[in-house]
Amino acid sequence: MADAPVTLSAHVVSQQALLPPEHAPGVATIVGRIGRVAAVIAQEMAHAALRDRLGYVGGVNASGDEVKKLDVWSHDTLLAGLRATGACAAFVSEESPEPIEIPEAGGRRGLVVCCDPVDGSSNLDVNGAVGTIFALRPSGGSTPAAPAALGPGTDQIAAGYVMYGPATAFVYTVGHGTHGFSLNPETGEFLLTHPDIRTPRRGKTYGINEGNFNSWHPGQRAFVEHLRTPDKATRRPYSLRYSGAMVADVHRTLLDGGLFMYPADCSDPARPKPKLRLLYEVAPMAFLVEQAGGRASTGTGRVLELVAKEYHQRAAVILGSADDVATAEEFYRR
Ligand code: FBP
Repeated sequence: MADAPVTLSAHVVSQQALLPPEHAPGVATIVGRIGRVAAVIAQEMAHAALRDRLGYVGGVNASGDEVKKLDVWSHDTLLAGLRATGACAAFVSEESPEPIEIPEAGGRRGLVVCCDPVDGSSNLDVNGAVGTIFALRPSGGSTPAAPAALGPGTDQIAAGYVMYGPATAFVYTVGHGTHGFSLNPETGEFLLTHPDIRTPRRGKTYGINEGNFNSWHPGQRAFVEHLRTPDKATRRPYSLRYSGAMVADVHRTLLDGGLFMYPADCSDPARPKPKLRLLYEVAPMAFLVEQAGGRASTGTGRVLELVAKEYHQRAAVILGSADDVATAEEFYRR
């Protein structure tokens, strides 16, 4: 670790000079606040079974998923933290069918925060790794502010995730590299442990729910067959690594290389059905991966050029090592 450990709040302040002046203070305040709330969520996750916080609250969210107690608790805790920043003009959350406007933080400096409060919820009750994913987009002073988030992924000015695993990790970008921090549970501070992450051009693992194999695009099926086929020269077969939580699979992929993929269900080729949500899962992760030298594709195009038209819109994703993703795209073109 660096001599004087660099805290997350100090690091994000140091990045302000790299940002548009009207947004720099807001980005620093919001990213710093999400870091502090994440430390509280990590605590709550660690005590969940002891505090009756596991299990369902009953009912489904905007995406039709059954809602866990920690989904709602984390959503409420993040929203309260973001309200207190005075910089968040609207909150687009997986746990809220409609965006939550925060008019007191409106105006040109206002930022829209898109968020998946608990990613990988199916892992919660089995003590598997889960995460929080977020992205910041300028509101442009529009009222209401949330519609300003409906645009291409290139509009994101910051993105990040928290991974609640053996250690709690915080990874973020403001468009100048991707940087990783580890939580010091004693102090509740995130300290810089992975500055300027660079994803290897090729990896040796892939993450995908193979149970969906028969519903994939033929190019996707052929690509996974290719990864499974032994070939010393190209270090195949790749090993399958799939945690059930996008944050955990992307974290491994960012650091070690390889691939994370969630392709669309193409049972009806005319109506491909993706699963993961564009604004608060796929686009933020694409920004982070590209800033680490990786690549993020839909199979046929760059994820960051996808234009969001709905708040809970879904998108297919193949991300990770640049050369591995390029190979996947070749299989889609065949
Ligand atoms: P949520 O838990 O936030 O709904 O996230 C979706 C997710 O759990 C991802 O984290 C993960 O990659 C994927 O869905 C797992 O889906 P499946 O169970 O179909 O493999």
